[in-house]
Amino acid sequence: MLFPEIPVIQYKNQDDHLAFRWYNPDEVILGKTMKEHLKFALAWWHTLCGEGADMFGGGTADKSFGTDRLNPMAHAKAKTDAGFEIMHKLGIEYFCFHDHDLVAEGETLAESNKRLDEITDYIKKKMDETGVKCLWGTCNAFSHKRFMAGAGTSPSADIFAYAAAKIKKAVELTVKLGGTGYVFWGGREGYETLLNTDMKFEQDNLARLIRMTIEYARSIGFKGDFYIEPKPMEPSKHQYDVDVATTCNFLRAHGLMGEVKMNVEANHATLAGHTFQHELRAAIDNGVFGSIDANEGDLLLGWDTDQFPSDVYTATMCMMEVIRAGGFTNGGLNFDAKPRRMSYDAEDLYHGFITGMDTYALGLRKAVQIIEDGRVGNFLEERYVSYKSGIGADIVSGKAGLAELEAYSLQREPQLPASGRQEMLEGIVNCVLFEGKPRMRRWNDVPPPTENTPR
Ligand code: XLS
Ligand code: CA
Ligand code: CA
Repeated sequence: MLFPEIPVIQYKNQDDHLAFRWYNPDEVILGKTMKEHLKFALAWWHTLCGEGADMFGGGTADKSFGTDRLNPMAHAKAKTDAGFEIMHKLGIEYFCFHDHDLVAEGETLAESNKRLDEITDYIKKKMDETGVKCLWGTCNAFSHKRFMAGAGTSPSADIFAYAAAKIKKAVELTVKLGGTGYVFWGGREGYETLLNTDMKFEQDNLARLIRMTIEYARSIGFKGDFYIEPKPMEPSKHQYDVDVATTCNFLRAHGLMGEVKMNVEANHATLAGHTFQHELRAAIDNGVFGSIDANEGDLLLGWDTDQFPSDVYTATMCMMEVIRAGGFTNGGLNFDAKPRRMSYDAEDLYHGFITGMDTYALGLRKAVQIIEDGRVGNFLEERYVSYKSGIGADIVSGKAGLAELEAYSLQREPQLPASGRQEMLEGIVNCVLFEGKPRMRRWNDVPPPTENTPR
């Protein structure tokens, strides 16, 4: 046991730093247990590899797990043992990985692949023993210097080929471990200057690589979902997958819509200048909602800090969207998150997960309360009521065109639209969040917005 001082974390609903206060895995909410709603996953890279290095200094956390890094297989196995112990103690049933999170790369592709085969045999055995599952796999095609100018968008065909070979292996490992998703995060799929970049050619090539991956994965029996994970910047200045809407445009332009969904990350939404809820809604509305990287950024920092989530408001809005989407199918909530550099010991790692899991558990509870309270949902429904009958229904059905709408408008001057009541709605959300019960009148008592509602 690597963390003898850490107990199995349990739901106690009382003050205890090493216990859950809101995450009660087997409690049934809206017909499903909390763990089925939330499908938490551990990210191999941050949890088992990341040591807290930043641009100004090396790591502060020790992830050697008592082994000598010069022996990559021993280190990889120790990381695996640590990962399974952490998942067991937290009751986390899924993990996500990049190929070389699992074991360090070798000198050649053949040696790297051999190491990957060996470590995934070891991981698979542990999965069979514990029931732990793989949420998704991916390929690191951004860290090594060979990928400095991209992988699928590299100007070098040899690098494209190497990336394809590496992705082929990552897909095989994902299938071997029973992963229900495969993620493309285009770390260096973007550019710095158009003086040296053929943007259209690069994007066409990226689509070629994604198409090849889908064809190969399906040919070896992969039945899960493919996800692109949008991110607007960092490391590239212009990433080709800026946000969900841009990525949908890329998929449509290349005939990939319907084959690829989105892995939406909270911190990436912030960097794109969107709310997390906006990105989730954009994915749902385009039919590409797939999975979530649950973390948060710092609004005062312009980079991808991948913090454990603690913002209940954002988690609540997120879970409202997940419920709107009908819940997860192949996706889940992956903690693409790490403790701060000053939080460097094992206990900090557990605090990160406990706070993150409780934040989303609370988010789920509060989202359900907001939905059941009904006032926000009813208001939204009511706001568009003018399209349900009369001229509005004619617009929606296509019966009315510009000529009919002109004739209609020549007969009457329109009233201003009814008040949006944003502040009232925000107050209702606060009531549910902090009082757990309605403070104001029930929705039925609130006058419905009409053309005559005072402004
Ligand atoms: C980096 C990304 C990355 C993906 C997987 O910003 O979040 O970790 O989730 O490649
Ligand atoms: Ca991520
Ligand atoms: Ca990130």
